[in-house]
Amino acid sequence: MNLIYLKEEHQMIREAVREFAEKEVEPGEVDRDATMEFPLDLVEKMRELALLGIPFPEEWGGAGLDNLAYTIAVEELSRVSGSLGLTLAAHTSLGTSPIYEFGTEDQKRRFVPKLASGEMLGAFALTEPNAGSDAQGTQTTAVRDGDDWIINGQKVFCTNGGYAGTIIFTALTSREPKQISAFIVEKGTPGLVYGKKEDKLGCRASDTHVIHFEDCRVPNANLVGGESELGKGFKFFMKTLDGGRISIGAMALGIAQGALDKAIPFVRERRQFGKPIGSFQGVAFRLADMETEIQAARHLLYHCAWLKDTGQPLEHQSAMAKLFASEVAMRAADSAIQVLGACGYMREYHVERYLRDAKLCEIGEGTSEIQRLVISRHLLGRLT
Ligand code: COS
Repeated sequence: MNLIYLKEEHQMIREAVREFAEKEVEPGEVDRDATMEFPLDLVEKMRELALLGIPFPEEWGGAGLDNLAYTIAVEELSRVSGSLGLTLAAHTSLGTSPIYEFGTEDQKRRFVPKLASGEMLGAFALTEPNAGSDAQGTQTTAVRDGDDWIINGQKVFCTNGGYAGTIIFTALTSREPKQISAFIVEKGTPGLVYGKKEDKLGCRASDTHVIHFEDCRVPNANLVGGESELGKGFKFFMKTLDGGRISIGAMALGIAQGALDKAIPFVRERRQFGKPIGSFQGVAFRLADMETEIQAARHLLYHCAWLKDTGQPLEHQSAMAKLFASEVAMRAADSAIQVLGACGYMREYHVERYLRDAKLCEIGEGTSEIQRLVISRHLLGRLT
């Protein structure tokens, strides 16, 4: 597709990631989906391809490209593997971006080059057993003790949590008045305890962990933004999610495109009633609808990436893009299964996995209901 804002570098990254995804990721994906093996070897190859820090400047260890290039990379990876797309999205938008955007110079210097170069993975921990959609319901506490903070609590559904070198997380630094701050905890810190690795419906080759803080001592130097930003953690996390939602939308877009790309050759080749099934309008029109919706989702998402690259507000725009793309992915994966018939129901044809992977996009980084809440509040304000 030739869009006016796509430059040569965007085309190059699409081609490079597509080649990597098709040659190196796809062959093992059905097995990894079954075994839930986290592909450290593929993460290492992504590091070699400079995919783990696409939108960060080269002086900070990144590839020095823009958010549009990063969106395209997540899209292309997810076209083959929702799991790897999610791993990249969580590492980049959630694990690295908030340190780059809100960290002190010292925090940026200590962590961003290692994250953006892929020397280590990053993770982001907001959700707790009682703080999901109501993200301000955080119960994890941080109590000051000299030069440290003592952290107690639990975070759940933490993507990359078991492998990350750093986890940025929120904690209450005051109950009354309520004050939520953000901290960075490093792997190996005493009191950072890994709970169970989750067994999931989809994105099964991505890592999702429960994280416990048991009198975990985090230095004051890891209070995100420094003392002046105490209590800003919720806003940092909300702003981070505004950007992160573009990458979950990109993941959905890639899954939808992957579903269509599996359906096209199948309906050309599969013959019933003496003809390719693609000659029947009941089948062909499904593909027409998929293509139309995919293009619409792509425009919304690339527009959001451009908004981010140009420093414009994107809260309700990224909510719309994520909402729309994730619902498109569900419909596209469902349609791909339907046109493949019984084959579509079989693991080896991939599309049943696309449906399971797509479902994550309607939930992760804010459910579709939360996206509708953000969009409707933008339209109406808060009606009382
Ligand atoms: N950017 C900057 N600031 C934001 C913001 C954003 N996107 N969203 C909210 N804020 C600010 C508000 O402006 C408000 O600031 P003031 O206190 O100065 O007025 C403050 O944060 C609280 O906002 P609000 O009252 O809207 O918070 P709510 O508790 O109503 O929650 C929702 C808002 C529901 C949108 C938020 O909790 C949310 O996004 N929930 C889903 C969380 C999620 O996506 N979880 C998945 C995690 S993926 S690992």
